[in-house]
Amino acid sequence: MPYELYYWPSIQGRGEFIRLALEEAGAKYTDVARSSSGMPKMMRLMQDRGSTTPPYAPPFLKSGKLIIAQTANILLYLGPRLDLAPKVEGGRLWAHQLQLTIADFVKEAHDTHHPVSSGLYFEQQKKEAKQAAALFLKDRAPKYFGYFEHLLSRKGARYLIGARITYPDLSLFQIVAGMNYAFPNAMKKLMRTHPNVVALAGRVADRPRIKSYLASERRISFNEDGIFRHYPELDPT
Ligand SMILES: N[C@@H](CCC(=O)N[C@@H](CS)C(=O)NCC(=O)O)C(=O)O
Repeated sequence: MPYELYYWPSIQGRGEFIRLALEEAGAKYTDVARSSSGMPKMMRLMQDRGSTTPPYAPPFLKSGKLIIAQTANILLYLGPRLDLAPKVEGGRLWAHQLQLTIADFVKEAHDTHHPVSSGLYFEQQKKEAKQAAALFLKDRAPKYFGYFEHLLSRKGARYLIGARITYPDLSLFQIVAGMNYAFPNAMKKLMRTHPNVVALAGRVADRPRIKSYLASERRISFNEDGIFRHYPELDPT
């Protein structure tokens, strides 16, 4: 049975971390909300008061009878099934730990354009967004990238967890791609000091299935509705 991914149909957002894992593995899946009757189906599942495990928000995955939400939790489930996670428990927890750190980064990146509230428009919090973005780019993003750079500079670290690709590598690629889109000026400087992160992102982008996915229509373009948004005023030269 193909996996059913439920996510907003017009953005990469958090759904993209799941799409990348499914694509890298060549798994059979449907991106349900992107089909004609998909959105009502997604909303029905979220509002189903009879469900024992109702998701609070997309992305969520339907696998047989299971409905699993929370990006890192979905990847914890998919990782071993897609052969994108270590075999031993310690390794699986390490992959999950990395993914949760990436989730923290994603939240902070999102909050650069919505520092006051997700319930307000960017235009209503532009002043605060400028301050939040400047601090994120000065302190927080370098701290996260420095952490990943350290992991990738260890002996034998072709990928985050040694010689083989695992799902956090795909997610690290995605945050590099997102940051390049949102903050091209800041990233020019940031990437100069994080060569191993740049190399990892390139290695992921060159993987045959990822390469063909990125060139396909299945890959939604970055836009100003997603997590990584390009607002020039937040990325001064
Ligand atoms: N921690 C959750 C966050 C899920 C989330 O915030 N989803 C967004 C789209 S990326 C959403 O639809 N949120 C609706 C809301 O928070 O009301 C995850 O990592 O999956």
